[in-house]
Amino acid sequence: MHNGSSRLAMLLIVAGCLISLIGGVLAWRWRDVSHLPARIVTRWVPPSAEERRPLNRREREALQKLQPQLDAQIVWSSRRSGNHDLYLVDVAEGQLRRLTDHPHVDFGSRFSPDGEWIVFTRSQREWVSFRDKKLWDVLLIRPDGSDERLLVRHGYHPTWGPGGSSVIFQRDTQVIQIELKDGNERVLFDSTERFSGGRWGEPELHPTGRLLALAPTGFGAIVMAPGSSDFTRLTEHHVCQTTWVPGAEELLWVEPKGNGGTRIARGSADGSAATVFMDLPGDRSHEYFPVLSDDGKWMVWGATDEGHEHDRADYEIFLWKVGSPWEEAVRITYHRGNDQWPDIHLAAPER
Ligand SMILES: [Ca+2]
Ligand SMILES: [Ca+2]
Repeated sequence: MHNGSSRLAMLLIVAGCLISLIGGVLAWRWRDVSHLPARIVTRWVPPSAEERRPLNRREREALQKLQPQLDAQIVWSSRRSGNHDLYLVDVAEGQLRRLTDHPHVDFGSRFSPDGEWIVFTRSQREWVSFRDKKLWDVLLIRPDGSDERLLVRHGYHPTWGPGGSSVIFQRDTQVIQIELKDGNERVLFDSTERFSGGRWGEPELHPTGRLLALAPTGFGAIVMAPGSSDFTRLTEHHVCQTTWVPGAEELLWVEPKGNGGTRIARGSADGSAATVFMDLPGDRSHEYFPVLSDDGKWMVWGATDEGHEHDRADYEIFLWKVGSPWEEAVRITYHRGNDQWPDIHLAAPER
C-alpha cells in the first residue's frame, strides 16, 4: 500500500512536469522560435557587406504603388538581420540595400540635405536600449553603404545643422553642434539646472539655424534661440519627438492621445496654433518617429498595432503625401520585427 502511494505520487510529479514542459513550449510563441535562427546565425556568421536582403511581396507591391509619384530613398533601422542595422530602400529601383552590418545597435539615421551622407547613432555595447541615452556614438555613412566613419564619441539623436555643414546631437544634459570641417563643438543648450538634467529628447535645429526645438519629458515641446535661456512653450502637456517642418516656422510632434494611443500634431513655433496632422485610421495607429521630406510634401514615420517600446515593438514604416486623405498612407514594410526611425530623401524635389 505504501509502495503504491509512492508510485502514484511519482506518477503525479512526472505528469506535472510533463504538463509544465508542454505548457512552456506552447507559451514559447512561434514568433520567438522563428527569430532564433537569425539571432544565432548573426552572432557567429555576419552577413557580407554586399548582402541585399530581398523585399517580400507586400513590400515590393507597396513600392510599385509609389513609383509613379515618387523618386526617393528611405532609410530606417530594422531588426530584419537579427539586430538593428540600417536599411535603405530606393523607391525607383524597388530594391532594399543593407547599409550597416554591425553587432551593435544602429539607428536614428538622417540624410544630409544634399543626400550625400547619412548620420546615425551606434551603441557602445552590443545591446543598449534607446532609453539609455549615454552609451552611444555618432557616425556617418554614404547612402550606398560606403565610407562609414566615426564622427564623435558620446552622442545621441544626431540631426543635421543648416546646409549640412554641421551635426546636432545630445550629450548628457547638452545639445551640441559639431562642425564637420574642423570638429569644433558648440553648446546650443544645457539643461543642467532645468528639466531634470537630461530628461528631454530629440533636439533639432531649424533649417535656418535660428531656432532649436526639443521636448522635456512631461513638460511639452519648447522652442528657443540656440544659446538662449528663454524658451517658448508650445504645449501644456507631455509630447515628444519634435521635428521641424521645412520651409516654415512650424513643427511636428507626437502626442500621447488619439487612435492607438498616439497621434502626430503640427503646430506653430510661436505656440499660437496646433492641429492633428496624422492619426491613421485602423489598428496600426500608435505613431512615432515622424519626419518630413525636405520639400515638406511627404512624411515618413513608424506605427504599431500593439506594443510601444521603440526598439522592441513591431513598428512598421509608413509614407504619406501631405494633404492627401490619411487612409491613403502607404505602409512600406511588412516585417514582424522592429522597424523604426525612418527618414526620406527626394531624388529630385518638386519645385
Ligand atoms: Ca494614432
Ligand atoms: Ca516591423
